[in-house]
Formats: sequence, C-alpha cells, structure tokens
Amino acid sequence: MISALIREDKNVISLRKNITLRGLGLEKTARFSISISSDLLRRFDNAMREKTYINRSKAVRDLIVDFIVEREWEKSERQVMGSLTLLYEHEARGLLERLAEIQHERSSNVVSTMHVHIDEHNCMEVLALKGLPREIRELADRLISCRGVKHGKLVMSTRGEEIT
Ligand code: NI
Repeated sequence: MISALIREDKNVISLRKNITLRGLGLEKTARFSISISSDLLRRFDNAMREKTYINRSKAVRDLIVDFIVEREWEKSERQVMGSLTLLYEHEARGLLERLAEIQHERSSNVVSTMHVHIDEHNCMEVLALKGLPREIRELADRLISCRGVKHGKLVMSTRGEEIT
C-alpha cells in the first residue's frame, strides 16, 4: 500500500511512501521528490480539483497505482478484456477498408464492434476486445495509428475472475 504525503515547495513535490511490513505492524517510509515546472504543477492542481481530489497525496497515489496496474496488465500472460474507442473521419481515403482489414485479420481478438455516425463527417467505433494483453495492445496501436483516426483510446480491463 502506498500513501503519498506531498509538501508544497514551489515546484517540487515531495512524496513519502509508507510500506506496511506484513505481520510486524511497522511502517517503512521512503521519500522522493519530483521536480516539475510551476506551470505544470498549477495545471495539475487545477485538474485535480476538477476531479474533486482534496489533496495531492491521493491524486498522485492514484496515478502511481494506475501506472503500476497498466504495466502489470501489459506483462500478464492471462486472457484479458479491453475496449477500444476510435474516432475518425469516414471520408479519409482508404481508412474504412484499412480498419476493416485489420479487424478481420484479428477476428479472434475482436468480440464485438459498435459504430456510431456522429455527424456528416465523423464516426465513433467502440470495439470489445479479448486475448492476451500484448495482442490487444498491438491491435489497438495498429488501429489508432491508421491515417485519419483522430483519437483512439484503449481501456484495459480484466475477465473479472480475480476481482472479488
Ligand atoms: Ni459512420
């Protein structure tokens, strides 16, 4: 478990990490600092408030946990689930064909797709994906990097078996 204590020092964020030693009830504390521009820190504080965080400790702690979970997800050898949202202009030359070609090639990883016609030009596609993390990540990267895709985001999830 990580809890972060942050001391405001102009643009230096100091963090204290508490590690509970199992069975002993002792806490080992490690400290580290992050130097970022004051502008970035101001924007972080604004974003944090918008997300209704009361202090930086919890906000930074959640970012750290999210980062660790993502890395563990990517290294896992288990079957996982993911959802990919793509936003694109359907008139982009060859884009629809390319997106369909990639999805057909990897049909074992694509469970379902939903297509939304947003307006005259823009479409949104949401893909439910399954497979090994590296397969899903690679498939998502290939689709997102197609010319004409304006935005793409993969949400990594699990099959839920280990979550109680
Ligand atoms: Ni459309």
